[in-house]
Order: sequence, then structure tokens, then C-alpha cells
Amino acid sequence: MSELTLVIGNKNYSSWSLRPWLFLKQVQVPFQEVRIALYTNTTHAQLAQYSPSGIVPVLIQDEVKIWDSLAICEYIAECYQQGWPEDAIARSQARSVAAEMHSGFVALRSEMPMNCRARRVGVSPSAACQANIQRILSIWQSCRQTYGEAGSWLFGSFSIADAMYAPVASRFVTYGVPLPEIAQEYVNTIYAHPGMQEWLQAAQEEPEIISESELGQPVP
Ligand SMILES: N[C@@H](CCC(=O)N[C@@H](CS)C(=O)NCC(=O)O)C(=O)O
Repeated sequence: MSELTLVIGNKNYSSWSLRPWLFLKQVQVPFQEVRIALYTNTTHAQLAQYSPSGIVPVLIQDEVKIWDSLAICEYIAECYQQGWPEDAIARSQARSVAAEMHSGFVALRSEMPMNCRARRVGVSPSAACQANIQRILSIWQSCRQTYGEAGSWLFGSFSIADAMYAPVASRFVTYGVPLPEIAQEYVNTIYAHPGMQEWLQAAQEEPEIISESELGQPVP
């Protein structure tokens, strides 16, 4: 397989970048990484070099560009025959929860932006955001109760669904969202993934601050 390059945004802030990046790490696919700091004076021109849509992530292989987080995960899943549960019913459920994340939870995404290295108080979720949180907790609980015996991920083994929800785990940690035990255990599982650890460490070391994503106040 020819070389892969994944173009991503800031590790601290770019939740859509984290998803395929983590999945590539999980599959242990070698890839080059191009990181573009978002929302600077040069971002637009830099993104234009790589991304047909002007946003990240983008996976590049030879002349081919794949410019959406879920499409990138699907491509890798097809190339490596990994990423979705083997059982057709479980696979349908995994695709459903991954798609629900990809197309939804708008209030959560705008009111609790990913900010991996921060721990914040004082962000009061709206009713819509609280409904998003409850729906995510319900998805996690249902998946863990149904598939938990097969392993510690949503569908037992790691799947693309877990990659899709990894940034949500980060948001819950950043904003101190109270979690039932089953959800807390799942967050711990995500945080223990070596790829997630690598991403979080790199996020800590990034110099850029995107003030629009710095909501709430630091934990006293
Ligand atoms: N639906 C896209 C969303 C990608 C997206 O919104 N990317 C953000 C960063 S997390 C971005 O590139 N923003 C730059 C901009 O809007 O200028 C996906 O799943 O990949």
C-alpha cells in the first residue's frame, strides 16, 4: 500500500482529526502526519494546499484525497479489514452510533469544545446540550451492557464507533461532566489507549491557544 499522509488540526482542539488519527494508530497503519494550526492568519492558505473542502482531517494517498473523518475510517477499514464488528447486527449498531456522532450532538459540540489539556468549571450546558449528554450516556450504557462481555470497548473490541466517541470522553473530562460508573469505566478505557495517551501528550505540548475554544474557568 502506498504511503498515507493524514492532515490534521491542533491536537488540543481538533476533535474531528482525533477520530481517524486514533483509528490509524489502532490498526497500526504507518502514516505521515501534517499538522496545521487552525484559526491563524496562514491556516486558510495551508489548508487549501491539502484539503478540497478547506477543513481537516484529510487522508492523502498518492493522488487521492479523502476529506472526512468517517470516510477516512471507512477507507482504512476496507483496506485492512478492521474497524467494524464481525457480526452483522453488531456492525449495524456500531455504524448507527458512529453515524449518530458524526451527524449530531450539535449542542454538545458547540458548548463544550474539545480542549484536551484543560480542566474547566463554569460551563453550564443548555437543555439541548444536557439532552445530548444523556443520549450519549444511554448509547454507551446500552453498548457496554450488550457487548461488554467481549471486551472493554463499545462493541467489545475496538471499533470505529470508539474512535468517533473518543473526543466526547475528552470533553467529559475537561468539563467535569458527572458520569455513572459504566460511563466512567469507558472513559478510562479510552484514556488508557496508547494512541490516546500519545495524542493527549502532544496536545499538552502545543503552543497555540484558540480563545473561542477556551470556555469556562480553570478548575481552582
Ligand atoms: N464532517 C467533517 C468535519 C471536519 C471539521 O469540522 N474540521 C474542523 C476542525 S475539527 C476544521 O477543519 N475547521 C477549520 C475551519 O473551519 O476553518 C469530518 O467529519 O471530518
